[in-house]
Amino acid sequence: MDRKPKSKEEIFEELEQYQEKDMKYSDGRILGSMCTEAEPIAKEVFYKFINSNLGDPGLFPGTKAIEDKAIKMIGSLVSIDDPYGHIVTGGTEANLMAMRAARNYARRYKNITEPEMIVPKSAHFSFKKAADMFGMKLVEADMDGYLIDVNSLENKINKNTAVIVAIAGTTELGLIDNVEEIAEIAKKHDIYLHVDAAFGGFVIPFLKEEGYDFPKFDFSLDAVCSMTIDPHKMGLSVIPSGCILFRDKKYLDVMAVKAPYLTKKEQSTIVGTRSGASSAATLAVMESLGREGYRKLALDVMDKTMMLKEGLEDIGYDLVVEPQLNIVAFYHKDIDTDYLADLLEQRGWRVSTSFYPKAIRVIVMKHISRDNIRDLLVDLKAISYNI
Ligand code: 0PR
Repeated sequence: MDRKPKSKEEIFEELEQYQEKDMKYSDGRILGSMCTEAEPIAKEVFYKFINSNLGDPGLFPGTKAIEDKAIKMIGSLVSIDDPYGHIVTGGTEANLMAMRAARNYARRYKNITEPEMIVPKSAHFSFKKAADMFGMKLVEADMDGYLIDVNSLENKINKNTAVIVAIAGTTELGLIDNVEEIAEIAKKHDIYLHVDAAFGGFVIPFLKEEGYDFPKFDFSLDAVCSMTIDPHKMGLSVIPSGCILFRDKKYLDVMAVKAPYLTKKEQSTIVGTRSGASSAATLAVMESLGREGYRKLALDVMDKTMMLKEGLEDIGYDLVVEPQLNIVAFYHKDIDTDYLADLLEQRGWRVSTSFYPKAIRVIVMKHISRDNIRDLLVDLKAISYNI
């Protein structure tokens, strides 16, 4: 650190120089991100609540009430009237909280001392972190195509199984597991069921309203104990905003530790000091868009998804699967996928590749316009001609 303070102008100049190196969502070139430009109201509100700390909610009872209201509102999207939970930093923290709750519950009420979690192979890597952090064995259920194989899942259950995870909107392909069948199994064996809807939670309910034929995936299934739903993905809130919902308070209670010198004497969250600004921004964006706004967003991104899908098929690329949500994974039978990714990068696109199977993966977020898709298809066509 320098001894002398710098002026505001100097500081901004320096920081802006760094920022210029960053990609911008508005460039329309970021194809592999589940995050996007936050709504203007979310940014404004975030700054207004920048000092509030929900780690000590007694000092910020107003912001705490905002968090509670946001939790209830998100609950209303996934069929639960009075959920318990928190606005957290993102999907990882939400999944960590769910796995910690399930482990502690199994330990306290079922005497499970060597807890196991069963996840599909398509699960996000945050579950690997959870297994490592909480001393749980990660058991991967096989896939049936690109969804969890429900029979394999049931075969993996044993007396140590503390939790089963289903995914509503997989990270790589945006597919929705058969949560209904998985819920039956969880109920039959009396096992905690967590649904990771980090991506799908802010899309599936609105597409369902429009008549999309998706299976039940939420708290309408009584075996579902918790859900992850991220406002900073399709919720259009600021980073960091995740959300963990629990069906029952007992799942928060089994994680509570004493916090004697705080205004509230117990704490269940993983982090201590935590931003109230994320809660305020998330509530603001939900109130500003309303169901109507999210419905329009969901339909718009699905429309662009279909435009991309059809365009790809027209120019000789193959899709891994028919998209269920706004993620398109594709490849070309004559071009190595990593090489294709390099060629796209050379043309200014920022792509990501899926691992299972290897493919280019486009998450059709709000910041990708129809013109961007047209330009991408032109580049892909040129690439395939030059091979
Ligand atoms: N659950 C699912 C189903 C996810 O897809 C993700 C993240 C998480 C949990 C974890 O969420 P956080 O990253 O909020 O902790 N999925 C994206 C991924 O890993 C996140 C992402 C976002 C990646 C923006 C890149 C990017 O530019 O692919």
